[in-house]
Amino acid sequence: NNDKMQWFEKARWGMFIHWGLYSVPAGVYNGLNTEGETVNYTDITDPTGVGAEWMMKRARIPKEVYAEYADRLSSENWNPDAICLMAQKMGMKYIIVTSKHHDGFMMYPSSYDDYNITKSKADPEALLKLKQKCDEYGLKFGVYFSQNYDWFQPGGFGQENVSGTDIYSYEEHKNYVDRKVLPVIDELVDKFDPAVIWWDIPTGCPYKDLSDRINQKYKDRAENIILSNDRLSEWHSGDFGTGEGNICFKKREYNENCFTLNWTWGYSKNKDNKEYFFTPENFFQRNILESIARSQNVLLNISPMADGGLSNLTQETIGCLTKYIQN
Ligand code: FUL
Repeated sequence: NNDKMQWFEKARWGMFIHWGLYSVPAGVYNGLNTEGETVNYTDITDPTGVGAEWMMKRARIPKEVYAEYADRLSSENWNPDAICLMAQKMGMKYIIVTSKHHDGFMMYPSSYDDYNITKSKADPEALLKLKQKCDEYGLKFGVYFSQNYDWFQPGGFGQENVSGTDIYSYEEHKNYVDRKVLPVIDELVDKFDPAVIWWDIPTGCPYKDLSDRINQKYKDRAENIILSNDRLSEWHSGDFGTGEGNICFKKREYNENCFTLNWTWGYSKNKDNKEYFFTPENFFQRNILESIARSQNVLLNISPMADGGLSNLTQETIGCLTKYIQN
């Protein structure tokens, strides 16, 4: 179905939003910068690209402790109208928002996992309200969904013990896929009618038959939805490829590159600092021009804080970038 790709091929650019439970610790755990055990974040050109959204894993935060962050997640400053206006002023055509990242926390009231936004102080319909605003503004709306990695639920992929061995059996993973991943795909489609499902971590599931099931479910429901990026699995390539532009993966054949403004996808207190941010000129020349020259879309990430608002520095940077683009 090539019709569904038409808008995407002409879109040129969109906004990526990483907002979740990880926005609460924001790269700080126990008062220390423990975003990465092995990564030294004083090197701002760190090519691993691991951001504050990996906090739970990198700092090995116990599930019970991590779950308590929900008390501090709110939507006090979550403003879908302001976000859409910002995107529109920059000439963006779509917005992709995290419905569930690797930490497993669902950012909408899911019927298949009660580890979800209703446990927090945030408006349970925060994402739906963004979707509704996108419709008003004529922006396409898509959901990011980490179908493989789930560091919270039993059977979720990506949970290893200290020696790096998967702690779950095939059966447990299969259960996870059947009870959470497959029904959640239906739920995402029914609830958000997304234009794109943006999968993540193609290598997260080592079992081809389980990936086949996810792909099949996707196909059954997919008619008008862009079959995501190339991140469903190593066996299923999807409708388009996405590179992570800040780091190294910028293949010519990709149709989209995603970029951070400051070397993290989730909000990081450590990196909410000029030293980490691209200047608008630098961002434009380094990232946007190259992608445009290759006819690749640019997906620019913003990282709302625990209350859903954007930091001053983020707003300032986006403001300058907007002026830069408009001129
Ligand atoms: C990666 C993820 O592991 C990062 O946390 C982020 O979401 C990025 C866009 O994709 O693969």
